[in-house]
Amino acid sequence: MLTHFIGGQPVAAGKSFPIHDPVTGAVARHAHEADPEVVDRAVRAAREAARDWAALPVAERAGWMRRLAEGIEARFDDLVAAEIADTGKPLDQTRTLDIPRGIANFRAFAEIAAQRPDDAFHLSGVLSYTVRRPLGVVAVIVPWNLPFLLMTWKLAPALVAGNTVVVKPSEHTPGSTAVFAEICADAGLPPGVVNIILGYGSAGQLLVEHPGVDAVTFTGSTATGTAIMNSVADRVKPISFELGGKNAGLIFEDCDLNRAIEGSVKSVFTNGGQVCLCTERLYVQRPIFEEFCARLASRAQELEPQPMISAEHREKVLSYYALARSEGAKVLTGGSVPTFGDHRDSGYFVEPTVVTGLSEWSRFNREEIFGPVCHVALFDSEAEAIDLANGSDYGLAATLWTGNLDRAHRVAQRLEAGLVWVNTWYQRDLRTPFGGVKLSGIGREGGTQSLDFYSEPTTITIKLEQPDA
Ligand code: 6OD
Repeated sequence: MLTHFIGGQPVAAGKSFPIHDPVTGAVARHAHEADPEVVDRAVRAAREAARDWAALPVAERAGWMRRLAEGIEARFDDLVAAEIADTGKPLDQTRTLDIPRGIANFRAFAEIAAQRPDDAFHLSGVLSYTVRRPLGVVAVIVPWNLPFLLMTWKLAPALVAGNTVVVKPSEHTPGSTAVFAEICADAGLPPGVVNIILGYGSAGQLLVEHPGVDAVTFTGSTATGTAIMNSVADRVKPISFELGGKNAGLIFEDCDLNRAIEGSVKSVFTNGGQVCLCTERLYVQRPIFEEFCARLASRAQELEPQPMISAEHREKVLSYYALARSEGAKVLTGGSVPTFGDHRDSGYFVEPTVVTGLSEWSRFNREEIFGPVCHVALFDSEAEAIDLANGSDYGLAATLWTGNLDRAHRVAQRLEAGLVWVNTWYQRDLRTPFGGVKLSGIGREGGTQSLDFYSEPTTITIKLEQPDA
């Protein structure tokens, strides 16, 4: 049974809840669910550790981050197994993306923090400089789609900036977080610097509302983001939110079509479409529209279906497949549940799906689905393509495929999105700002932007003595 991790110790408290294997639907194991007492204990442990951790020189905290990276390397196979058990992800993706990014996150933020200069300004006989202080105890609320990658993406900068943390992984995916608790303990990380509580959204709610929590970082749905925002409003806690998306992909007729198709297959179907950066709206220029649709649908048919995270999420995705039909879509491929004739038939699979023919105002084209599915529409002019891409309540990521460099810059700069990829998708430089506009989030993480969120500046202004005349 999976336990919480508080003050450097495993804590078996609270009733148990089941964790299902998405591949078979069977209960795979159980975990303890944090109740108010467990949440309080975790926050207290984090507070007790906060002062000493914040007092360490940044170079020492950066050293801890490197040791945690080494710990992850040493437990690589265990982390891969835990992540696959909880999510049903493909082995190759887990080995090349999810777990390596955990290592990269710790190493990158160690470097960025250790090398960051402070600001200093000199004006008319006064010197002003800033020192940055950690926020204190940060609640880290992690989603189920990229559990290890996203936990470490938040944890590494929060810790290196001098905060202590209480992490709440999704109820579906606590496995890799539990292995990480062992890594922290084995590395000898001071007790209370990292605490982990398990449970449902209700445990996350108790955590963010706890008066001992100073800030909240969250990746997940816009609905949960707004609920957290309301919960912490009266204490004016800093929040950093990366929320939903309804990301557009623009395919111009001057693109390398083979690359655009393969890139779109990745951007639509990676992780079963369960990545906030995945493309759900594709717009293709008229001369290549028919060929693009036919080839994308044919590639989608070749893909190995990947399970959705839960029975409930599968129902949600399938409800959008039904909605597409009821709104009048033409289904080019998929739209249903695959049959395998083996144990996977009781799992949470859906078919990779491509549809066309819906209006921009259809619910299908406006709401985030978070599954292996996209709608393809056509456009004629560059201006029209930009308007279509921007005609969404969301603005996390956009992708464009073109062979014209001027167009690439021109269009990219007009897209209302926090991230624009040109002729590629989901290639990440961890030093760059990451986050969304509109309903897709508040704030940016990544590079020094993460360090800015996880700390607050104090400006010190000192009058300089005038030399004697
Ligand atoms: O790669 C990352 O750093 C990142 N924050 C990915 C977020 C994916 C959301 O589903």
